[in-house]
Amino acid sequence: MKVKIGEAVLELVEGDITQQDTEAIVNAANEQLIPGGGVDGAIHRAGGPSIAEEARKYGRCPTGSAVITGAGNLKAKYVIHAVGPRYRDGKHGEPELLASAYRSALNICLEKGIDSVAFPSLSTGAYGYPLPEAARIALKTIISFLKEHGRPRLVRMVLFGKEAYQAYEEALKELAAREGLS
Ligand code: AR6
Repeated sequence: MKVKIGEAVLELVEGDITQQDTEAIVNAANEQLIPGGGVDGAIHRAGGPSIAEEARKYGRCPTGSAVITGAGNLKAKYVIHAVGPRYRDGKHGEPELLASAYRSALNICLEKGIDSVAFPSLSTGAYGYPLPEAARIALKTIISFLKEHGRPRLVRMVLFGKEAYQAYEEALKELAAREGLS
């Protein structure tokens, strides 16, 4: 599924983030920027050790923010490491922190002139964020960023498996109807 927001496109695909040919891919990182499991593990395995070496120079990356490195052997040129929140009960600032992680990664794209980026579904694996809620927050944040800035021209959400894809599709249909997007 795809929607246009001005000149920009927001696209949902089911797939693997490591295989994307966008200029940048986003990693679901932790504050220590130490390679873990899930998307993070897959990106470091596929991209090679230079990504972790470069990330180490930043030290720590607080929840809700993001940093950028090269992408080693991946097709993308850059990896943007964004740290989403661990989900507790939704009353500990999780929605704001999750939105902030997406916005931080998108702001890095603007600063660097990166015009296509692929995101995984931040926080919905090891960090336990319920998918339907996380999908709404992710998509709302991306849509409002694209409305304001018109860039990056392509934002692709890469969903791992049918369940994740369907949760995002449902959320995007609702938001697109409400905001008159097609
Ligand atoms: N491509 C796209 N999505 C994927 C892939 C992939 N190759 N593999 C998993 N997913 P997670 P988090 C989906 O756990 O919840 C790490 O240990 C997965 O199905 O990767 O933000 C880090 O080091 C899920 O929907 O990230 C952190 O410590 C989504 O990606 C912590 O996990 C996110 O799952 C971050 O946890």
